[in-house]
Amino acid sequence: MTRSKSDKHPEASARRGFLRTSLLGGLAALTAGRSQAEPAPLPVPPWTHHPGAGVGSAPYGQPSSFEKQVIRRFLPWMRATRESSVSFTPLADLHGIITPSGLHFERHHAGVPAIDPAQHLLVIHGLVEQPLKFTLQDLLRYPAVSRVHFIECAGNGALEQRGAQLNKVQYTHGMISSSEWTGVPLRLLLGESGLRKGARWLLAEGADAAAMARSFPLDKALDDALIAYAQNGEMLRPEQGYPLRLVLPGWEGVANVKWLRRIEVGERPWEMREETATYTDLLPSGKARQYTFIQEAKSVITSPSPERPLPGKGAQVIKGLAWSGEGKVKRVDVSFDGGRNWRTARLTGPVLDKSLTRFEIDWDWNGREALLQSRAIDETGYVQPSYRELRAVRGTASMYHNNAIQTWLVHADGEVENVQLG
Ligand SMILES: Nc1nc2c(c(=O)[nH]1)N[C@H]1C(S)=C(S)[C@@H](COP(=O)(O)O)O[C@H]1N2
Ligand SMILES: [Mo]
Repeated sequence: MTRSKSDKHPEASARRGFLRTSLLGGLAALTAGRSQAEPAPLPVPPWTHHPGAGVGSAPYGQPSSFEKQVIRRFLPWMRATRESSVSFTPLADLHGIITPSGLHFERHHAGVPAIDPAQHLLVIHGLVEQPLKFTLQDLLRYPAVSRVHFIECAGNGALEQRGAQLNKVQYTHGMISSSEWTGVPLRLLLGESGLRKGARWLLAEGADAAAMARSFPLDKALDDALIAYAQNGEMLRPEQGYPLRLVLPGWEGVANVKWLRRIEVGERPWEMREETATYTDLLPSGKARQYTFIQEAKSVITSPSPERPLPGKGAQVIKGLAWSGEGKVKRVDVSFDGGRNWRTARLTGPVLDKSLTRFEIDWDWNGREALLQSRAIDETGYVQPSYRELRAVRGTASMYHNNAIQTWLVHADGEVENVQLG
């Protein structure tokens, strides 16, 4: 079993402090999550004595000031500059299947451009009958569709391929978020431009300083690709690609080009930097897999997790997230003994195509060490692999597309640790 090297990690001591306080607080409430009520009348708390803040005191609302710890976090040692880095979604703090826009993970290759939508254009050209250009205002005149989809970086969990490394679910799995995206189906715009003979692949390019560009096949463009301008009911956040982003549902994050300004139609892929030098999977044979677009079925238990220790023995509700880039999640199994026995979890909330899906399962914890795992099965019948199964196919040099089963070691004191079973 390999363990996360938490002691080398700057977060580790903060984590221990957090554990101590939450254990003390949790033990009083005991295991059932409730405690005996005081007899009436209730004391009158300070906030009941005077009126609160008036309308207009928060023209754009913020979460409660008691939720200040629920933030995106990044690892300063992870990349050379912040402009070319990643921030992680606090999965253990979230509920339901929508990630609040301000907590959507970020991955930028050259920072977040401040784009004036009045000056931004999207151009469709190449092997088309009629090249077209669109402003944001033009696109707003088209019929809109809204769909809930996750975006997951292909590098989510990349470090864990070398054994358990990071001791927070925010860092092991937090390069995934899910939003309701609104925009125009790319199919509609290609219908207007028309396609010339030989059209097979498209190139999407961003207006950021990286001019990040990725190739994708025409089939996906005609299937469910979306030119999105809105996210969770408002215009896209700058970090998510304001004013326009390509959404390729279920496909690796990098293919979802932000700050989209150009779509070229061609015969074959362009072999850009982010599809050759990076985002390819080096196999044991020495060959690299390329254009491995789909984020295959995956799941993780978010509570308990290293940042959500168990409050005490007895009745628990284990909670987590599952997803598949191939379609809907069909089933999630949970093991309490490192994968020897499995029980089927409840899927709670909506089960949508290529979207985060919630699961829960009840557990009566006897207070002894346990190895918690979850595994997702999608509607194609695909089963999330163990690390052993994944490495048998991919070897140990491949970084991307780590969808292996996560193991949490629950200690007798309720503390939870990231481990991998050999
Ligand atoms: N133009 C552009 N698009 C981009 C990127 C970028 O740096 N520039 N990063 C990509 C990567 S690697 C990922 S994982 C996703 C991240 O999307 P998010 O920042 O909205 O979470 O955007 C992709 N699209
Ligand atoms: Mo990514």
